[in-house]
Amino acid sequence: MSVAMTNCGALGWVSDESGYRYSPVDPLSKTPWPEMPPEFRDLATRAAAEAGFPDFAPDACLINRYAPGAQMGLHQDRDESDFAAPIVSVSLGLPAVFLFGGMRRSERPRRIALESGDVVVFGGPARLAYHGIAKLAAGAHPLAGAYRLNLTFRKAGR
Ligand code: MD6
Ligand code: FE
Repeated sequence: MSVAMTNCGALGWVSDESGYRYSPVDPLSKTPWPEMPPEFRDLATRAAAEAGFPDFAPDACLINRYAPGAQMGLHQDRDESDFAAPIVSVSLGLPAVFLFGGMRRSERPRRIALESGDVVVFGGPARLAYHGIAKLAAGAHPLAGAYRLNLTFRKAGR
């Protein structure tokens, strides 16, 4: 897998030998994640409000970095405690194709182009829809070089 992951905020999404979960510490450094920058939080809460979620209070920001050839298979995001809260996704760098499926993995996903600066608010009836990222094409972005960065803001805890 060529998606590199880190987090900022009170909680971070981690996968290690004990499985997938949200954790207040980085399992590699055993220290808390960096604080969520206020500019990040404001962007996420404003985007959520514009999409009809006025009370979004993210406590986790997962940061994924894709290199060309990397992809993310169809999955649901269901490790958060409250599915009434949306997930706000910010795309930077190389473009990607977002695969937006249905409530069953077998449903054929729609393909949605995501470019640098695009923000997706994923909530309401779509909150548990299967989704993924198609294999990233090679390219060069003026700021991000040969990478795509994706920030997903979540309300993971209570
Ligand atoms: C990505 N995004 O854009 C992967 N999950 O790289 C996700 O898996 C995702 O964009 C939940 C909500 C929005 C997302
Ligand atoms: Fe996801």
